[in-house]
Amino acid sequence: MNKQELTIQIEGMSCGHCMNTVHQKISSIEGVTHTDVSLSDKNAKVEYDADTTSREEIVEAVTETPFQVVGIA
Ligand SMILES: [Cu+2]
Repeated sequence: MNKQELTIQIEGMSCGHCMNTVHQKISSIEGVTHTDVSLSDKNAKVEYDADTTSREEIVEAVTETPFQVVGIA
């Protein structure tokens, strides 16, 4: 287990349904242990096991939603 954190800035989410779409997409990735999506902060905070998944895989999953990744921290 190599626990890492990632914050992804996301543009375009406007309601709870949008948040759920992003949350479910990220949560479905094997190795993601916690996902917190905020509409007001326009971001997703993700905890993951870097032995199982990667920043790149998580960010790519978000780009497959209808929303735009505008920053990664
Ligand atoms: Cu929405």
